[in-house]
Amino acid sequence: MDRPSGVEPLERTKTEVTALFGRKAKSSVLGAYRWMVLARTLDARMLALQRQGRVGFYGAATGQEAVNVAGGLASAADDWVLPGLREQLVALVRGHPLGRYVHHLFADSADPALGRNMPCHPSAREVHYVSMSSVIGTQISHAVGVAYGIRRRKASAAALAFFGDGATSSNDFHAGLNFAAVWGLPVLFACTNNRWAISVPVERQTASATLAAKAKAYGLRGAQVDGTDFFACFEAFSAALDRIRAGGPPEMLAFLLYRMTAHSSSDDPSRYQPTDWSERAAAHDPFIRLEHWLTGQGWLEPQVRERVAEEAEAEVREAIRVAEATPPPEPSTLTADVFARGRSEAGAP
Ligand SMILES: Cc1ncc(C[n+]2csc(CCOP(=O)(O)OP(=O)(O)O)c2C)c(N)n1
Ligand SMILES: [Mg+2]
Repeated sequence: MDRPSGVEPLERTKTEVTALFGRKAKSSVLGAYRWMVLARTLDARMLALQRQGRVGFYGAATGQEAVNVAGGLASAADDWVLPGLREQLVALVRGHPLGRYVHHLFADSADPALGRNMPCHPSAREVHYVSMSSVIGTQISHAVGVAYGIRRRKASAAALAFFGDGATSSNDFHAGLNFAAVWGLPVLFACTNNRWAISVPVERQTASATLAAKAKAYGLRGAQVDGTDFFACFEAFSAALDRIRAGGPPEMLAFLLYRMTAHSSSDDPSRYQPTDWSERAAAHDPFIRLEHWLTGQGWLEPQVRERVAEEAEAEVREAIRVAEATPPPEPSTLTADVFARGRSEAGAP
């Protein structure tokens, strides 16, 4: 992996990081680093496999790892995640096995969706991760519905909705924030603002100074967070989720970040982004920022760094080998799980 030197340093002392993560701060932050290495390895391999025609579609989240790892670590098992386009890593961090996710990418018979969803649209019921919808913004309304269910059951949990900057122009965003605010529902709205909705820059989506300011219009707390600073992301997620689970009102976090890869395997951003965009993105690479910080603190020796990279490479390679050796779904499973048993079939009166 390239390691550019002109990267913004993470301005946290070891004492501050220890206060944030507790006694096991070093292993927690190293754990987060490992997730980032795995994510980056997976993105690079899957984009290459898509180009070779071995997977049909892939939407990378390179550059968004700080938000995804922090969101996964700060969320609790009872919370529900309603992802936008790029939070697959959140499912993995919450415990969805990598192998299962890779089966999904290959749409084989071990894919939980039995090959009937578009690749890169995983569902992971066992970790409360709802299948993502490519229809922009719809998951925001679903998250508010889930939060309503949580409230009715008097559970101490939160719904966590992710969406991009483009989704703030959808009806669901406005209806969702308004409904959640009026009903005081336990939902955290997490916007990943990479400043582009495919080729449309964020300035053409809104005249607001920030996306976080939109929350205020609905009477909610809204904060802008550096989405390339892992510590800032973790701190913001943890504090907001704690307040919400304790009965506080909904909130919105707007994570400002750069995505370092195209919108999807079907996009070519060089046709619309300024020529220095990737240079600006590299200076805010969340993975390199964390790696530099860990190295500077003496928490990441070169041998450990190499071993982490090798292990991620081997793990991803093995998951791909297994998936490619798995047969496609049986035609007879085409309608499995599609229809519920009717009342009369179930023997109900
Ligand atoms: C309702 C709807 N309108 C348009 C599209 C086409 N579309 C797919 S992704 C996308 C842009 C999404 O941008 P953003 O929300 O910022 O997410 P990002 O890709 O930057 O992560 C659009 C317009 C869609 N999927 N759904
Ligand atoms: Mg965007």
